[in-house]
Amino acid sequence: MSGSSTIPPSARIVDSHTGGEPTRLVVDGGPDLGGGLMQRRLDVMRAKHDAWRRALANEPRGHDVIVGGILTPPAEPGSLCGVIFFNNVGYLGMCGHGTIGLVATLAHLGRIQPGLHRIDTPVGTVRAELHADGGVTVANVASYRHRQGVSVEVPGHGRVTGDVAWGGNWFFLCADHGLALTQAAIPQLTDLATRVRQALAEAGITGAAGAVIDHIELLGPPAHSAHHGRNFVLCPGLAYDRSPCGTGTSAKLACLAADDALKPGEIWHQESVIGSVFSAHYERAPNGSSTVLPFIHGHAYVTLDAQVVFDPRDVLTWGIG
Ligand code: PYC
Repeated sequence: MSGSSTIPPSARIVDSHTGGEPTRLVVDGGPDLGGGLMQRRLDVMRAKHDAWRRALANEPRGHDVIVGGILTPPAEPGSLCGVIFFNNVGYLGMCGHGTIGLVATLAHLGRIQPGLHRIDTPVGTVRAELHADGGVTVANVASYRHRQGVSVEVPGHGRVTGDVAWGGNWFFLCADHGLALTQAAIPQLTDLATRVRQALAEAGITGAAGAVIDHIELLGPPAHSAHHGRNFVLCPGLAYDRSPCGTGTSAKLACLAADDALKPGEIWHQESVIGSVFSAHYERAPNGSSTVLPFIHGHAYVTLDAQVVFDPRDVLTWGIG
């Protein structure tokens, strides 16, 4: 074991999925990340308790698709809780599908009732409304397009052009990739998106302040005529998002707003590559800036409520990697 000083007796996790994308939330017995700002708690998690991430998101207990979350006490007055989201390779600023999963999980546990709840993340406080039918609307962090029409040469494929946008994570959103967004094409989509990400890094194309663009969003037409767009989102650990990606949909809304292609309050139905759907809209930020306040609506369903066992005889109890 490394990165965690003692083997805890146990921890309780609840798994859910949002549009097919799993969330694994530690609801009791997780690491103590201390107080202060969520960014500071993330630093503590990374420096001292990264073993928890590996134990829950990596094999043999987890797998590459899982997004995990550690619940913390609130960091801001009036908030319900804080959360640190992570995956098989590191940490996420925010996670839209994960926040919907978190709210459904707390409802499953009887810890919250329908209504509005504030949740602190390392990139800001989000609001999540639990509706009476179990649906959840997340009012995400302010989102914006950072760069428009950025071209990059992808070895073995050719030039692609897209926008760099922030939706709680950094995205490169690209429509001229030439592939169909179908489940049958997932291996090719994964391969291309991985190469786009590498090409961006090699070309020094980043988000604001040199931030790594770690999510690639390939865009295409919807399969269903009632919807507005479809995406394939490559996550940092090279798994693809089964959901339409809450932060990726926020980044898309920011680009639509910047292009004046969607008005504030107009609904955008975003399909994922497996066909699951978020409905989304945005409001303009009150300060007159070009940032938008995205709202993402979806449903999550609990799939597992379990006790984690850390067996001190097991050399892989803290995961592979
Ligand atoms: O829903 O924001 C999201 C998300 C990020 C990575 C996987 N899902």
